[in-house]
Amino acid sequence: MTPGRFITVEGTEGVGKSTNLNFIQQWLEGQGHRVLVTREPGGTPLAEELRSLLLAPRDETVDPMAELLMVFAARAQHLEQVIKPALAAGTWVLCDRFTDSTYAYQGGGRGFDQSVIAQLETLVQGELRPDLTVILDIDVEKGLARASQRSVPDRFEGEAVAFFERVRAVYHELAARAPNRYAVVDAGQPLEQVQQAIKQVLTNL
Ligand code: Z5A
Repeated sequence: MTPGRFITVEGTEGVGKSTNLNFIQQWLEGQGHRVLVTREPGGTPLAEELRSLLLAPRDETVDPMAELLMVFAARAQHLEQVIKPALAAGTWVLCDRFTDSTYAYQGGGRGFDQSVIAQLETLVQGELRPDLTVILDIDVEKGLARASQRSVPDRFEGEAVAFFERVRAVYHELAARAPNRYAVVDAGQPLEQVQQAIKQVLTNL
């Protein structure tokens, strides 16, 4: 059995991940692939509980190390229960955020050294990395304006613009370091053009 491919979608707030995940799923299914759509943090009942704990605004200050370990705890569960079995069964896995979010938010945003995150990445994932990561890129303020039209802000959405500028800078850095694995798509364009660009990336894959 040929293993499935692992595709992740990343970006800062309001960049249009949910909107474009649907598009990617439909496109892949149209090519005859079986596709599992999932998300991080989350993807299993336990990991979804950890997600709720991570995102809920609270009076208590969340220690950055506690946040980092919770993200990886959720990821360990998600990988073993969902992602690895699906890939082994030949299903393509399309994941809304993955470890690049940890590099961006806990690394860039919270200030963790990338080497600390890399150690946890190896511990939890072994050698498993996405085959393709689509980074939807948008001017931070424009993305925040889009996001603010939707729901009540979660714990991350309450951060300052400078936090998201650091998050965005890490995404650019990751993409520059491994251009074969990452595709940066300008998400500030009209949706039709964003999806045209994504389609080109998928065709190349
Ligand atoms: N997090 C972390 O810290 N560390 C980790 O390791 C992981 C995650 C895995 C939850 O993520 C939080 O978890 C996240 C980082 C942290 N920070 N926050 N917040 P999330 O993915 O659930 O949350 P989010 O980033 O806010 O995503 P979202 O709510 O799903 O938004 P989105 O998917 O990017 O956007 P959207 O809902 O598709 O689109 C937003 C609006 O823009 C909507 O009205 C669309 O119709 C509109 N839109 C989309 N595209 C366009 C274009 N091209 N033009 C015009 N309007 C558009």
